[in-house]
Amino acid sequence: MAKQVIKVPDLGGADQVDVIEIAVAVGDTVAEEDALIVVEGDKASMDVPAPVAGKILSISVKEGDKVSEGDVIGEMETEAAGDAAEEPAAEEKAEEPAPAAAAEETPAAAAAPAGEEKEEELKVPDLGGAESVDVIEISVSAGDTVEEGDALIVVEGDKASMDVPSSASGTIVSLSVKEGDKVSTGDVIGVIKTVSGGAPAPAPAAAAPAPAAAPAPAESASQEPPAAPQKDPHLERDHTPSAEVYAGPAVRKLARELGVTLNKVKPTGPRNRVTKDDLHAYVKEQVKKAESGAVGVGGGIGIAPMPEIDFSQFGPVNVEPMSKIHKLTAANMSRNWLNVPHVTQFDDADITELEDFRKSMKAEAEKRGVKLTPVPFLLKAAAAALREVPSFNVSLHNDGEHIVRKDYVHIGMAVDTPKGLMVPVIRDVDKKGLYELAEEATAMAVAARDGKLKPRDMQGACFTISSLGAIGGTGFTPIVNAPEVGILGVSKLAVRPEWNGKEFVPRQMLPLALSYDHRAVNGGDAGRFLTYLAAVLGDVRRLLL
Ligand code: CAO
Repeated sequence: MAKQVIKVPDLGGADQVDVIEIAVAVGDTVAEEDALIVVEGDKASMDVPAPVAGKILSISVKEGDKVSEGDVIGEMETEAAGDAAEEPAAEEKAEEPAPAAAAEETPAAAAAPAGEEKEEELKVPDLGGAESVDVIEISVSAGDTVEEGDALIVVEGDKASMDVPSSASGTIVSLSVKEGDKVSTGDVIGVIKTVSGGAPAPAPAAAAPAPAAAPAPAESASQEPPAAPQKDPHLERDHTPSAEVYAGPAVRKLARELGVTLNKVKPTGPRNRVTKDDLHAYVKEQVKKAESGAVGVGGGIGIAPMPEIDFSQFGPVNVEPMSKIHKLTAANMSRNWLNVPHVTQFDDADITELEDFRKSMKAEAEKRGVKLTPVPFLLKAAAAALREVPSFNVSLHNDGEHIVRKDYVHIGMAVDTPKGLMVPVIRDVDKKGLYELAEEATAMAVAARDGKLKPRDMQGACFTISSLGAIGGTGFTPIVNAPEVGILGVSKLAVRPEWNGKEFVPRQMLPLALSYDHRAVNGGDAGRFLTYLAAVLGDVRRLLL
């Protein structure tokens, strides 16, 4: 049994990094390379792995501490007896001569005479056992001046991506790798020209991830104890904005491919890491939600799917298929209700005179074979209002950047049919007379109820009128029939006492409800539209103006 002091290994040039996680507890038995703590610097987070297998005797850092290379993390008890695991005292180590191999590995720029230029090879450091990792980024170009520790390239293996830092300060002479290449420990990345001089000599390999268990070169070894054996620090670069999410590069890559924002995924991996399975589970869940229509919008809680209920448990039921029209209407209603920010505005039109006129014309209309109900008047008044307030005669372009202004006035008329709701469209309402509109409205309603409408008969409306007056009700809020931006709901005419300035008089009041798409129409225009419409219905002579 031996005691070993555990120290922060080479941090690839980073200093004073935050301890963001303590991954073990005193008494824990760990295998070699198990993460002991997780540290996070400006550019990356990394696990600090156990240099050997053993038992944690003490931990001398806590979350929130700042640590640098060489700082003591704690102590371990290891199986191995003697020198291999026993950490020699710094002083003892400092007196050891640097092994020749290390000196060869890292040409001693400091040993060169002052001002002497020297070219040295930049090599891939110890990758902690990983081989043939991908070069995913080249961070420098030939001619660039770099400081020791600056990233030269970024490599990505199965488990981690890491910056490969420059082992010296100087000028890049050449690069011998490119993006997409595969590299292994010891492969040459390029050549750097260093200059030794009066300034402190660039510390050759101290900032680079040194070969496993390689002691530091003589100069630095004389100042500091060697770091604990350095395995791959599993540096994780931030490739996504989700900087606080812990995930390996392979997972981050998959997340990028799937278009998943990592911080939305529930992590189940060790120390709250997002795993590939977590990503798959997240995507599956989203697809399921989308298929059930329960997709959250704008960070809200979303729409929970309807529960499946067996109604027969409450009493006798009969399950029937929905008609095609019913299914289509249901889909359109949900689409419009969910996509269109609705506002509904109310008013009453005093149609006492209109009714007097209509009734006076009824006999004549019948002679012509036409039924003169309030609907043709509503159509004509709505057409006039669309001309008066043209911001209602628009559609929003799909690109979200344009508005389509229409110079025609086609109006849809909701018709209640045994098979479901249908909305035939009466064209050029503004150009037609009341009889013509009455005739067309009746013909369209009959065709709708007989199932004789053609697709074109139901296309191209600028606005819709839904009249429930013959059925009843004092008011309702109709749903905009997008891409139209407005719909008028008409309820049952009622005789009500109205104040004329001197006395209450019985007036025939028609309740109107105007729903509109607030993305396209503002409240002021909606107010003007409905007021104008009510005024026209209140005095149809205005239609002549
Ligand atoms: N208040 C009081 N009476 C009204 C009225 C109103 N607002 N509107 C119409 N009436 C009267 C008519 O004057 C007619 O009476 P008379 O026969 O005495 O003249 C009677 O109601 C029946 O009219 P109608 O239904 O034959 O014709 P219409 O022109 O009023 O309506 C149509 C045509 C197609 C709009 C209507 O038949 C219809 O289907 N309405 C339902 C629309 C609908 O379902 N909307 C909901 C859509 S969202 O789910």
